[in-house]
Amino acid sequence: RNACADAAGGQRPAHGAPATLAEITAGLLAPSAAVSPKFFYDSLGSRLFEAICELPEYYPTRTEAAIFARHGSDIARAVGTGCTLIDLGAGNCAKAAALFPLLQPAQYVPVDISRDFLADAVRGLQQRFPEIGMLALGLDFSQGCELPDSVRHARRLFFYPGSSIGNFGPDEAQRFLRGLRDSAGEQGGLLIGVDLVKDTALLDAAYDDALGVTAAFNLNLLNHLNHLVGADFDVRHWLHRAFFNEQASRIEMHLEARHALSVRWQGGERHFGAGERIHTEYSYKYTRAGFVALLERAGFEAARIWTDPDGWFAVIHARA
Ligand code: AVJ
Repeated sequence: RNACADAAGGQRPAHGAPATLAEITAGLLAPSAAVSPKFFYDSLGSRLFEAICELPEYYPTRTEAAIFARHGSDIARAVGTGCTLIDLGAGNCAKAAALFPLLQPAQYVPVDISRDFLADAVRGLQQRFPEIGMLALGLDFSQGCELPDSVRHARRLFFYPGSSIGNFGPDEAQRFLRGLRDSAGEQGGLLIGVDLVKDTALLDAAYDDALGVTAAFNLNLLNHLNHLVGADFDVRHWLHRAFFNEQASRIEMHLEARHALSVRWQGGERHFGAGERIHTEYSYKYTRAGFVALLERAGFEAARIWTDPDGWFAVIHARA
């Protein structure tokens, strides 16, 4: 669990904390090696993700933006003004900033694991919107997080766009959403973007684009691990793999060893056979009914849903 007083602007160690080393080591030594997708987001990773969002194949960002553009006033009416807007995985804060004129939040609390990237974004934003109190939190909220007292308790609206919820498995997602519901309290709620199940070819292309930007994003994780735990990964020895697993209703991303090799890091070493993989990300895709059922299991009240004409993506508001 996080000490959420770990606000943006503090000192970041050159290498990861002991907990980070332990987490990465455990993942790399597991029989099926895995690294959490949160480690994509060093500063280059955050920029590569911004580039992904502009790719023709990557429909979620622009589809979600179109839903907000078309139904913004309706969404604002459902949500109400003057909330405490808590932006989970805020990144460059652009999505929330686009909603400021409609939602007129009393306080804006962007949270992101990429602390320095976030701090830069908030500095610019505070100048554009001096009337909104802003508190940037540079932390990993994936294991839940207790917000500091300086986050207003009144009318908390958790904003979780972009289908980032897809990184959690269904059980984890339910636990995570339950935590948000408990923290939101009376009058609080959730505004969330959810990617929907669709044609497999469209999904595959969105995670394996022609330019290779998603491949670079996936491979950059290895550079980040080199920095975090002193590993000696060579990205040229690894391949990007991404595909939709229909059975499990999720995109899977892996890094696959091109040939047999060994990797060393602080206190660890592992051999990978040719073709052996490190799992790096799941991105679960939901049906509307499936996600509403998940929200209800997490204790949220009946939701309102807005979608695009093709039904590719959903924006959902649920009351705590
Ligand atoms: C940030 C988790 C929503 O799953 O679509 C994009 C991350 N990975 N391309 C997603 C991602 C590869 C993205 N999320």
